[in-house]
Amino acid sequence: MNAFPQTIHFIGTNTPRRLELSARNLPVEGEIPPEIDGAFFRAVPDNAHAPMFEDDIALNADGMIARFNFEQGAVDYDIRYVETERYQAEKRARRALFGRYRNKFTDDPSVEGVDRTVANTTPVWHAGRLFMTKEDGRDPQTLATIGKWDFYGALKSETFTAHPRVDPVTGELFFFGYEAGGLCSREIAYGIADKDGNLVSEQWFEQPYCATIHDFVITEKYAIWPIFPTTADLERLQAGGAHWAHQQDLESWIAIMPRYGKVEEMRWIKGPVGISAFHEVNAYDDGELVHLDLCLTDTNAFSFMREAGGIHRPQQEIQGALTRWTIDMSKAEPVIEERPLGPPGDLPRLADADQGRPYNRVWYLSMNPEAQGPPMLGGPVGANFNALLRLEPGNGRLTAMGLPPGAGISEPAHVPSRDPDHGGWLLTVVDLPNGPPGMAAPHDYSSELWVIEADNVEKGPIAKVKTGLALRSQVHGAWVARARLDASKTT
Ligand code: V55
Ligand code: FE
Repeated sequence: MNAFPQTIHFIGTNTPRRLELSARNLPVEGEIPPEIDGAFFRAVPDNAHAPMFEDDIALNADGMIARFNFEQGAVDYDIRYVETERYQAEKRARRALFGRYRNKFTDDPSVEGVDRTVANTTPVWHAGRLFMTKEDGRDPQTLATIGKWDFYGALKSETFTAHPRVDPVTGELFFFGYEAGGLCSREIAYGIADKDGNLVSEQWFEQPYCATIHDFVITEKYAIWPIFPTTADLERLQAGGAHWAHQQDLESWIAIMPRYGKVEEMRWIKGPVGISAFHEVNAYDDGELVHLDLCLTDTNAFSFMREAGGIHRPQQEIQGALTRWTIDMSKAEPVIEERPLGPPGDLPRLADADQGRPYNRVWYLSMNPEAQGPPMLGGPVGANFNALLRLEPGNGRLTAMGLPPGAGISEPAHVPSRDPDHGGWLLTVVDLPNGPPGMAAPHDYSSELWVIEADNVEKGPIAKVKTGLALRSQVHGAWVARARLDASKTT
């Protein structure tokens, strides 16, 4: 195949753009506070080649790393491919050689044994290095690919999560890898790296079934893995099928252990059947209680994972809520107490300093029920979010920033302020149709970077950076302040 399929995975903000470029001093409407000094990194999947299969999905695209550099009220933009082994092999061949999403049995035989990661999910900053998960290190100044990172050869796990957690006080990196012992293995590796980037522990344990575990959480006392029944099957993969299939009748689990403890101390708590979450917001200890906040849905939010499990439910009928699970760890048999915190949505962000601690601010994306006209097409589910919410979990106070008709919004990053009385800012890319609602072609839009006061989202942006481009959908992003960029390592 040398043309892109015309499916939800390749239209709207999923239209392949494939441009590596640099632009200085983008036009700015409004004023950017000079205190915003550093880089907003974005992970952008964008196919370098047309896919091998017509039913390919947006999450299978090559990773690009984008950077909005903020300095003295000015903004520069750069974007480059992550030069994975997979990207390099396809670049040489001038065509796709890797087949379906996380199924090596569908690859061209010429690339057997070549690392097939696309490093397209989250930019992670730790101990002076920028990582594009899964495993590739980046030079933050040039965006050049340095190579794979395995903690100086110490890491045994074959995989590494897209969602490690950094403790804001200790600077430690807490992470895990599922399928740690190979494709469809039930083994999970749990690792901790110290503030300098040295691996200080790696322990393995087994989950009840081979589930995709996209995210986990830490508190000051615990490490916690919510496990949802979207499972892998080797025979299905060997037959060329999907890696993940949701199982609506299977129970979910919480695995919880002291974060500096031994995996033998793991406790297992059974949860509701059939539910799913990709992202946890945060968790914290409240005496013996543990509060865990997550973006919960009543089935898997990705149609390709539902359909592989024989679940045929339209996207807009999926129910969910930002949900709090509370667990009393003093009990011999702890259970999950559940209550809704806020409207459904995903891509939650909090201030870095609140990670694993009591907190009262979360920002996340949602679908505005009052929005006029169709949403901006794109993203992994085919429609982009069109509202930014700010929620105070403690008291339920909810504020929102709506968007112009037909516009879409991507995951924000939070920039803290030095002023303790200022809540900082959010940076987020907004895609606006080039024309009246419903009139512009799905690929015809303009991407702007909006600067928003984090505690006044209802006011709308205080500045808009005009890229003059239509950017492809982002997955996750990260803010890295100037002082940390200046202390970066490239080895
Ligand atoms: C997600 C994203 C992925 C993926 C699996 O947000 C899950 C969820 C961008 O890639 O491979
Ligand atoms: Fe994610």
